Amino acid sequence: MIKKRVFSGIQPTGQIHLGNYLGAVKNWVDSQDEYENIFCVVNSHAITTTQNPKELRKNTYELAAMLLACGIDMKKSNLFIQSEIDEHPALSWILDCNVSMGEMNRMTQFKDKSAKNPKNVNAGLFNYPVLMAADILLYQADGVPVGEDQKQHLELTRNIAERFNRDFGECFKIPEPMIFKSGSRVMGLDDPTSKMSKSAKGANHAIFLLDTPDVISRKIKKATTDSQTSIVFDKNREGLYNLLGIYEIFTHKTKEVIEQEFEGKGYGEFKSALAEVIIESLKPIREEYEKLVSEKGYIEKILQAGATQVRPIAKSTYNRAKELIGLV
Ligand code: ATP
Ligand code: LTN
Repeated sequence: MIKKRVFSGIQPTGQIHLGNYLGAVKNWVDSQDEYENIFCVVNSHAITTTQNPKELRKNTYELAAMLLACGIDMKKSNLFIQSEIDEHPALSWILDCNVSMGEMNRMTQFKDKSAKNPKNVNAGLFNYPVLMAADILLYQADGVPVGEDQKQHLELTRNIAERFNRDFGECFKIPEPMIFKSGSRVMGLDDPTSKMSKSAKGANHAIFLLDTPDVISRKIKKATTDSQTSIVFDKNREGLYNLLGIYEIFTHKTKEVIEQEFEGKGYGEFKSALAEVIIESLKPIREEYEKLVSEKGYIEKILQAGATQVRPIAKSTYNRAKELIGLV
């Protein structure tokens, strides 16, 4: 039986946090057997916000090590660096010329990111979703596992692909978004009304996968909740709801079982149990990361092999797009 192909990407914009892990990376790892997998460190996307070149190089490499530590298995998946394959920006240009300003103006992530960083609103940030569409369409992906914040970008990708196929001839597979129910929107610990994000500033905003047990306990203790006492899944109590959601994923317990477990208990007990389960779940990842990160040669080899393997797919799609549009 032919497996469906999934493609997904993650930006090397800093350390990865629980939102990236639960919304994306953990799902990539857990479904590796089911699909043909292509995963990409999207460093060209990262330069849409200000980056220090040395840091960017380091973050790119360290993120690759982290993905392997999380369980991306090279026997089952492919991992490569976006900038290694020239067809990404090349296809992106063709797609740029086939998307309207009206469609692009509707992208909410651009609005959010430009409002957060008004000093560097560059054309790349505006075109970011088109480069993302090129990433996905180059590989003829059937599915794209991402967090909920990427839903709008995937709709745009589908629209671009459908229109191109209709106007110029069959070229791209139409990808399905794969947004998992749990973990698809982990909120900031300091502000449960905004999504946990690598680039947010607050010291207690996110739990990073490399945080030490002490730091994790401290951040959970300080997490914003409310003045009520019962530990129940109530969407209106955003802070608690977010923490319970994290507990639910890591423990694999049902909501009912969790509510029973904490009946008559308060925030103190719940937060200790939550910190404990996060610490235990992240421990093997941290240990594996420490081993891998010093093996630079090994990781570089994996990434190079990854790019070599997927390059022919990208070239084939790009050449077809180029021909259909009249550039050859
Ligand atoms: P940045 O803050 O630099 O924009 P980010 O934290 O939003 O970064 P990305 O690298 O853009 O992370 O995203 C990688 C993956 O993680 C994507 O699939 C995205 O949907 C997912 N993701 C990011 N934040 C969250 C979150 N808070 N909850 C669930 N999934 C998330
Ligand atoms: N835009 C995504 C990262 C990303 C991506 C992709 C995800 C770039 N290219 C292709 C899936 C498929 C983000 O900001 N999280």
